[in-house]
Amino acid sequence: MTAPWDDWNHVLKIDPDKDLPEGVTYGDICATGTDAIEVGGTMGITEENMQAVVDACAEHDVPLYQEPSSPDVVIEHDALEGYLIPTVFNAGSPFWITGAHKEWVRIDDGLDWDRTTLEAYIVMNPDADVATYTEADCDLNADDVAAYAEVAERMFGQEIVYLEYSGMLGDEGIVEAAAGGVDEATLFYGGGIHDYDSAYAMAQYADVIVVGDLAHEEGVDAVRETVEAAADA
Ligand code: 1GP
Repeated sequence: MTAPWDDWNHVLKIDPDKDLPEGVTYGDICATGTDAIEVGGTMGITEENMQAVVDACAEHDVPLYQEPSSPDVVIEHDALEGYLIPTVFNAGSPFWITGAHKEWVRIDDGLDWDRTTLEAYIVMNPDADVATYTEADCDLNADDVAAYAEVAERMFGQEIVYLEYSGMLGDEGIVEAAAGGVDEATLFYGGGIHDYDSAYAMAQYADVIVVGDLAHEEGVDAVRETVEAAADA
């Protein structure tokens, strides 16, 4: 069975708690050539700000996914292709492995299983909010990361393994090791991508690169360069 992300190279992650640069609209963001938009963030996420971003992107022709950071911000919206739910394999707190999920399955109206996929996160930047929040053990070498990727796919049947360096560019050797740890699963890489070269470096190994802050800080031309690099790699 094929999944939409089998064909993706590039994802834009829009944080509903962050503004877009002056003069940039969600329409501009959707027209960058990215394969999909994930709406999500770690801090300051509410149902209201999630809804506002999904509403703003809904009329544009790009697949939209919600990446809820907690069970209370899941929104129902016809424009959403699906829900990508994080589980953090190297979390120190079990809440981010299965604890939040125990609440997730009990949200009002239940999870829409046909549109829900898990993302197996490996969090690597100890200074990122997501690392602090999940108490992640980021002291991992390439072998550890490859092993986590393999555990995620082979033992836990994860379709998406997400190497998360949020806020900093990752180590190419570690991204390569993560790629070596997966077979069929799709490897997402996110963190610190800021231009063509950094995008190309990560996209050599990752199946899909995820670009976040650049869209909020630099705008659409910079994002387009990363889309191009993802396609070239
Ligand atoms: C964050 O992986 C994404 O969840 C992207 O990271 O904001 O550093 O691009 P950046």
